[in-house]
Amino acid sequence: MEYSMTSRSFTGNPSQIIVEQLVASGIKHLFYNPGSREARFFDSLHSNPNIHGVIGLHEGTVTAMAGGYAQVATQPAVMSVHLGAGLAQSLGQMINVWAAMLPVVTITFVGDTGSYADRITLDLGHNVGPTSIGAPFMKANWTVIEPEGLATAVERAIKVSMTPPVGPVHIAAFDRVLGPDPITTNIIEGPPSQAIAGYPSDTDVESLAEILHNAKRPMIYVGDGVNKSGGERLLASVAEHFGANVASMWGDLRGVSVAHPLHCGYFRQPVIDLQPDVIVAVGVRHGGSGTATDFELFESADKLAAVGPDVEIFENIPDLDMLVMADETRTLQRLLELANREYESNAYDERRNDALAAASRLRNQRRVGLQSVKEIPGYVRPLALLDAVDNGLENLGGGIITTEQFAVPLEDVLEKPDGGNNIYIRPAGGSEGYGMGAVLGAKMAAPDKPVVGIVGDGSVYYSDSAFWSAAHHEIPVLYVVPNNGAYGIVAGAFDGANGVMKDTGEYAGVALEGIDIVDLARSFGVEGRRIDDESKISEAVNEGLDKVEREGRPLVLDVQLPLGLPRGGRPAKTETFRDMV
Ligand SMILES: Cc1ncc(C[n+]2csc(CCOP(=O)(O)OP(=O)(O)O)c2C)c(N)n1
Ligand SMILES: [Mg+2]
Repeated sequence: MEYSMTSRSFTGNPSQIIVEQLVASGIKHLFYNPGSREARFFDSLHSNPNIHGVIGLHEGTVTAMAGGYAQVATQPAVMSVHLGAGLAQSLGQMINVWAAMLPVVTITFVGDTGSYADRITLDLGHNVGPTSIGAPFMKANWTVIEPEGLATAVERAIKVSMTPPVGPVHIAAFDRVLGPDPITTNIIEGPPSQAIAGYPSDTDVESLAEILHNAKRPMIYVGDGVNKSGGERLLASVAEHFGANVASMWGDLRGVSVAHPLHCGYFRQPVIDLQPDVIVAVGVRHGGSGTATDFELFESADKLAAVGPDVEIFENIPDLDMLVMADETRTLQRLLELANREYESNAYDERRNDALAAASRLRNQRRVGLQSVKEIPGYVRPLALLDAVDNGLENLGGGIITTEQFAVPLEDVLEKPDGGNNIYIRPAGGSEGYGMGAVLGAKMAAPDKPVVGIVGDGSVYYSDSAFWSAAHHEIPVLYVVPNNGAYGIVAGAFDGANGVMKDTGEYAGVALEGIDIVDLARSFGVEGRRIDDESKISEAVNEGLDKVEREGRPLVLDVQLPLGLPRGGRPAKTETFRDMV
């Protein structure tokens, strides 16, 4: 391992210093939306051939691109948005970045609202500091005043974002540092050495094995710490060895692939159904809904263990029997070694068969509950679409599916031995506006893999200008829109309110009529096709994937799903301007 810090002297203006340090730290892309006051910064970015700007036309898209990149790359994503106003616009998506605790570095510039006029266009009010509004979504943030400190501040931000607990950070630099005059400073060479949390103690590993050994119905609760530390295969092997079921935290579908035969989907339903007596949480930040029921899913378990590198892993599971503060992957390595040495896997054959049967039953229940039994002429049912995308990518050797929608849940994919080769990625925070940009960042991070973004019609409209970023940079992704003409999930909740809308069957504010996605995409420069014949969906997806890869450009499939309103529901009569005034 390299411990020596190498640095070299560099003379340039402060904008060039920031760009030079990003490049020296191994950053290849800057996701951004520009503005006038940092003109010199963008001039430096553009003129440096070793880093590439990826432009988003709204800060939500910029953030989603950075988030999607960080979800796929093992590197941090760096983004820049314009002043307090741009920062404010980015935060709706930063909530997804923060929920996933992604290594995203945000750089903004700020005016001096103290020395002279205290109101400056696009800056935050002077009663709060320049990092204040981002703070709820950041692991750490810093304000930089001295241009001589820019290089070390940038290097530190990158390092801190990657150090457990991995998560987003923010640098706000006063814009007066961005002058034309060169200064001489040290650039720190090379990506920051990465800190990895340590190995667990032998006794911890023994206790974990013992807990899994003695369990009747063990459940492994998997979080994004598994993927972040690189332990996907290892955790699947541990589950297979001990015959344990797997369920995931909301933000994770790949710590163990959701297509793995032991995977039961999102944590809630399987726990209620299977009542595990042992839960081992690995790399999970458990979350709730702010009610007294937040922790009740742990009540069936006699033994509760959690594994991960930091406090976030332990804080939301009350009454833990074991806290293993260690790197997830290192723990899984040791656990698997011990299991192979001392715990015969065929001792768990019966338990494994039960677990496989349970996972398969739950998967089937989810799939059956999702759609009508019969085909519906003129529409494509959700599973036909999901299976077409999943198979299409699998046939290419495996690809990446990012998503933002509810009509076609990724956890309902068919099971595959070993979980298959596809990677499933969701917006961890559920804040709408992520899917359109995230898929672009994902492709930037995995240029050699086919990448599909399944984005609901409602989700498309939050950030449709991402079509332009895709076209402009010729990013070869396949957008697949499960178009149910509705905010389907919200309509379902309106139904559940058991009020006037349910009584009348007229749903207001959730039907999205009169928008043509193919036209919309075309206007931004992305070619599209509408598909309303279920028997053609596989062919259309395969053709789309082929064309995207061969021609190196984005495409969109506008797939007509049955209307996303509750059964028998119709859009309420629109209230027009005239009705309302
Ligand atoms: C920032 C934000 N605003 C509003 C919501 C509420 N919301 C959840 S899903 C959704 C619409 C999803 O529509 P679509 O993408 O078409 O999904 P589907 O029809 O498959 O449910 C909305 C408005 C949200 N999650 N985030
Ligand atoms: Mg929809």
